[in-house]
Amino acid sequence: MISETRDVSNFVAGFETTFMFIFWVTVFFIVGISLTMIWFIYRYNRKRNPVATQIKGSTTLEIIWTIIPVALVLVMFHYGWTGWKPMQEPPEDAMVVKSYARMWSWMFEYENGRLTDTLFVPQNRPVRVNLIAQDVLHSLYIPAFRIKQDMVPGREGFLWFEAGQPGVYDLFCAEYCGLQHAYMTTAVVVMPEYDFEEWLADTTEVLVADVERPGAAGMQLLRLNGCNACHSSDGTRLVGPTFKGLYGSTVTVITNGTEREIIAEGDYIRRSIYEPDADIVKGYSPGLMLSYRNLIDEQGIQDIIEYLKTIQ
Ligand SMILES: [Cu+2]
Repeated sequence: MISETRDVSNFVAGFETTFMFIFWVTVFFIVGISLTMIWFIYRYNRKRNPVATQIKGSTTLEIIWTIIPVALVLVMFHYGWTGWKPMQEPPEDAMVVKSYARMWSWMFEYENGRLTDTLFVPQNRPVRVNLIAQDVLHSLYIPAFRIKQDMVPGREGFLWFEAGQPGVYDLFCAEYCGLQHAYMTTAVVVMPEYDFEEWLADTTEVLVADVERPGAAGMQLLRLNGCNACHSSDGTRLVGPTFKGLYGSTVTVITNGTEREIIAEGDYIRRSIYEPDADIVKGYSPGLMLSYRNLIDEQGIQDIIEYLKTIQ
């Protein structure tokens, strides 16, 4: 409901003026033109108007139907421009969060290095989200904030907003071409400033989990790198093979076009992470995963192996 979302972000009002103006102009013309057409069909059909009437040009009409559309599109341009321009001008003191989009999940990095798969932001403070596409085109879209921006690999873009109400709002990838952009759903969590500072400073979450559960560090790493978007931990078949029961099992893979069997242990797991196309599990497609060589170090590989051992 529009009334409830009106104060969600600073861009809502500008966006809605533009949208509603264009919407009602369109409604006016579609209704007006359709009615005129129906009237003409009735009035000028063969029975009522057997001989076609020749009409010569009318300068007055030409002027009217030139001036009115020009005025309308200029008003649209005005609303569009004044709504769009502030979106390109993030305040200097905005909090910066880096967003990473990859097939098929999100990761957000805060100024203190904290990483999350959900975007956490303080209320009433401008937030600049830098956009980094790690593999293919993506598009960051937060409907409630009325912002959406394409993300192009190799070109760091940004968007910014200031959220006015605490709450949890949908965050999607709005890119169309590609297998599973639709799976890239997460949320923006808007918190009161004080709660946010407290949340940001709390970096103990991972450490506590480390101590309490075997394989927790590996699980955390898989989550942060978005691996679970393509590899389930419960046996479900997704884009890539499941992690469940993988460790120590015999896997049939295609290596350089030749089928062979391999035991899924350290070397195979490391190679699958660093050179994903080297051994493709039979029945799956190559070219869908990038190397994680720069993102996961040897300790990370060991942590992941420890985790895989826990989900037999
Ligand atoms: Cu995407």
